[in-house]
Amino acid sequence: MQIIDTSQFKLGMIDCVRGLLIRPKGILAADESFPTIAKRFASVGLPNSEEARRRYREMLLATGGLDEFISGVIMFDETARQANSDGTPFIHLLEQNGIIPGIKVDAGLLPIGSSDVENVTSGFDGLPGRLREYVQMGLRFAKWRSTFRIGPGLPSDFVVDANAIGLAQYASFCQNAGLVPIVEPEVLLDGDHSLADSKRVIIHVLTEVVRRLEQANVRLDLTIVKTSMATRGSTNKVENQESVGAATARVLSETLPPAIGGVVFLSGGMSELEATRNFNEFSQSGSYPWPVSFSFGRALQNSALKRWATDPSRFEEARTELLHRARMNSLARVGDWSPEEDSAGEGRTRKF
Ligand code: 5MM
Repeated sequence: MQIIDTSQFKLGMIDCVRGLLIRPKGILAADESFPTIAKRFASVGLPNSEEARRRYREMLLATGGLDEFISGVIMFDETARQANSDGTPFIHLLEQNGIIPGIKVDAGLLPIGSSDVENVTSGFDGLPGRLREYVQMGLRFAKWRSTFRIGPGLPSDFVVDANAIGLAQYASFCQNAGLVPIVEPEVLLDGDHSLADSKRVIIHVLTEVVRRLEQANVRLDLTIVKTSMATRGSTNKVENQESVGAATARVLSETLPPAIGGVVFLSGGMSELEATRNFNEFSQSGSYPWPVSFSFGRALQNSALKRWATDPSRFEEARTELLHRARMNSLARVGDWSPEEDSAGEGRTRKF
């Protein structure tokens, strides 16, 4: 029987959590699945092919100086198997640049029930074997995303329960394999709900997720929670009564135990500026028992993607956009972001 030295795993995971949450950096979510990257490319008129996706990820991942603001990158399976133009696998490139490589391991959302508006996350088939392969490939952390819609009677108890159990089960598999789990229960922005609804649902969902993590004996200190910020729905035009940062600070402080290894935010469809401003407000709203950072996808990539689409043979202008957003969010992490500095940077770089 093969004896696995789990103490080595734990040491590796402790370092990984520390490395991912190191101040003032954040995590780049570049793990768009095939349908999502197709949508992103179509939105800027780019043709979608394996080589186009590889070049786009090369533009992002080989950005010089990215490690000043970015501690880790979440990749999609295809990207983790691809290489830079000079043949260096992306996983090695990131490591060489002091950035921790990670991977999305869920297989996407499956509609559940007759209403077609709620989902459970799939991806358990062969998961322990895939995780072992990812560890051998050099990946250090993983991510699994579930979504929760707010509306009349939503999210349903069933979906909260099923997804919380799924997240806990995934996290347990990850830690057994030596990968740090990022647990992402995303409370969606879609809908006309109020800020109060958003707070209530985030509290409910996070409470259930933590309860299930504890039941599954998942080590909370070796777990990172990726959460939405508390805000009104995207079609609700009534101003929030409280700032997003302050509301989110209250929700997380009331809900997440101090033992959690770290907390990171998703941007969930907010604009780049909104996400950074709200995160900055959050950082200014208090001190927290866990390190808190950003793990944005769209709010780090949108400008870079638009810029790259104007001329995919040129990487540098797009990289300037990515670095700018990464730097702005790194300032927001310590509450030092200002709109003036943000737009000064934009003015310098944005000519498209
Ligand atoms: C980058 O988007 C990620 C993958 O989504 P799909 O599985 O739908 O393709 C997504 O998980 C992302 O990591 C988070 O939702 C955060 O991204 P945003 O854009 O919300 O900050």
